[in-house]
Amino acid sequence: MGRAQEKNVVDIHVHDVRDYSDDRHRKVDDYPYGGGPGMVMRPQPIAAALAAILSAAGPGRVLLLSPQGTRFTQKMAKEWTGEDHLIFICGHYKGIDERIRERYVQEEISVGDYVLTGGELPALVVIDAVVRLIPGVLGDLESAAGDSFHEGVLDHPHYTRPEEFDGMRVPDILLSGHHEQIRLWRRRESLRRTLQNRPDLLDRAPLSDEDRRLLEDIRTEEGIPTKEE
Ligand code: 4FV
Repeated sequence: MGRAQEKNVVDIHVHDVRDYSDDRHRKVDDYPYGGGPGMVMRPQPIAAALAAILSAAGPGRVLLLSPQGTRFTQKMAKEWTGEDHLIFICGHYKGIDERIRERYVQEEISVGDYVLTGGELPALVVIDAVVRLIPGVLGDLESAAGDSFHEGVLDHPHYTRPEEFDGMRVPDILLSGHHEQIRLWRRRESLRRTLQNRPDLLDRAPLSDEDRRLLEDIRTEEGIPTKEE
């Protein structure tokens, strides 16, 4: 992310909502109407910050990070590499006043089914996932190709030197130099891991006939029944 900014591939600006509060104590939160525990972020400071950003940097896609949002995916990350201007609203406390969501938010995104103290870390997660896919950000040694979810399945196991570590050897196939057999081994291990950890992905992954044959073998090996069975 540092290199991407140095190379002006991306500019990242942080805005403190307190700087836009019209309250003499720079308050950004207040008690919830209807009572109950916790505080809510006031609409005024967020609206003022958005207005300042939009007038300074022009229009952009306004995203709200919250557990109520649509789950963020690699597909979204890829799509947003084409965006010129992303604006992330990072909530705190119980959340932000609903009228900000209604008036300004184009997309509400969740990074996972758990509750954090603020939307900042989720915003950083999304920024990292998007920026690393911008051409030129990852060096050629690090490629996004082959990423998990790149083709809708999980990534295969990776090994590097030494050949033997703590009594554990690198699979011989990877030392064979036989590229076709290595490709096949990696595809099988991707499918095996996906079947074990994320079978839901297989329902929507673009699987080839070869993939289906591999999955049959794996199910037999692992004793994992097919849906039909
Ligand atoms: C969150 C998530 C998240 C909820 C209360 C901030 C916190 C606090 N954001 N994915 N999971 N946000 O937990 O995006 O306002």
